[in-house]
Amino acid sequence: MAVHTRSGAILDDFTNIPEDFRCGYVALIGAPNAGKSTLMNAMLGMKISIVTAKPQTTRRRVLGFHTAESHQVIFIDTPGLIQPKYELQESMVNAAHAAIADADACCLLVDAPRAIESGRELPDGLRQLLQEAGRPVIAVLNKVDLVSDKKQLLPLIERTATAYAFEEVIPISALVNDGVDGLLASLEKLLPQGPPLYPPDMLSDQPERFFVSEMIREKIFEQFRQEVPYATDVYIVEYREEEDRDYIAAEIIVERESQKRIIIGRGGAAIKNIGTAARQDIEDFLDRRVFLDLHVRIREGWRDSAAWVRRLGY
Ligand SMILES: Nc1nc2c(ncn2[C@@H]2O[C@H](COP(=O)(O)OP(=O)(O)OP(=O)(O)O)[C@@H](O)[C@H]2O)c(=O)[nH]1
Ligand SMILES: [Mg+2]
Repeated sequence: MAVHTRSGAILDDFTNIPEDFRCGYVALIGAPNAGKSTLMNAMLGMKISIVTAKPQTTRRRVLGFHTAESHQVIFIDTPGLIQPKYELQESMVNAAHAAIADADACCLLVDAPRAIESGRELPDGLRQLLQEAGRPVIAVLNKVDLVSDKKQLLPLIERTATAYAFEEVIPISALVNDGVDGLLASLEKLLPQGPPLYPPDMLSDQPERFFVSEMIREKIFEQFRQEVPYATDVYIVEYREEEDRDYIAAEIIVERESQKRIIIGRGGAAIKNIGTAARQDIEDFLDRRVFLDLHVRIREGWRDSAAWVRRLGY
């Protein structure tokens, strides 16, 4: 089952779409950790894409639909743009490139405080990528809530505006929802006229089991340091709707015995924490009770194996 808004339809009458209705795809792209997933969630008003303080959280494209009286924006959240070093990262970068090719417009997210500090606003090779794709792009300077000296913003806006032929340069804070509505209005103008492609109350095309596996992965990113999150994936083995709850069995896949020990923890304490935290989020998301059955399995070198990366759905 796909995910829908709890409040129901925004356009009650799906047959009576205004003639000037706009609908299209917007790719959210940028360096890891720039706030792409946070921004998508802010625009949708619901957490669809997982967010952590660690870079490379998002691993595949996640669609999120924002439907209003006058438009439907189909957001494509993407993995951060990186230089790939292993098979999984290869497929992450491909997902970002494919999103740009599929989109009617792009939002390039820039971590504003980091760009002020480093003096660099565009990730390597991005200008060429955008030029080749030829889509209109809005540069979004995110995390302005962290810029204490607002006088530093104007030079960054000016530098960004000359770095590429952006439609606009818009400072926002996705986290505190500042400037997000203005950005939506600017994006709407870049979309083609046409009827909505998805039902107005639908939030994403992914099935519930996708969000469940992502929420478990988010907890692993939050609870472990350094290499363990990156060597881990989550696979839903069984999903059964029972009368009073959903039974969900998931495998946490790691690369080595030592990682398995870390995930399980002393006396099973660590995996119990993952399960408790993930179950709470999953129950909130599904609005149902859930029994979550977690197991750890070693798949040696899965990140480097094209076969395994594909088998895990990347
Ligand atoms: N202060 C502040 N933090 C933000 C803002 N937007 C995002 N963050 C934080 O930045 C971190 C990364 O956010 P994500 O949304 O996961 O970033 P992302 O671009 O999707 O990252 P990847 O999926 O790893 O490419 C999280 O800790 C967010 O809470 C913002 O506007 N202000
Ligand atoms: Mg992300």
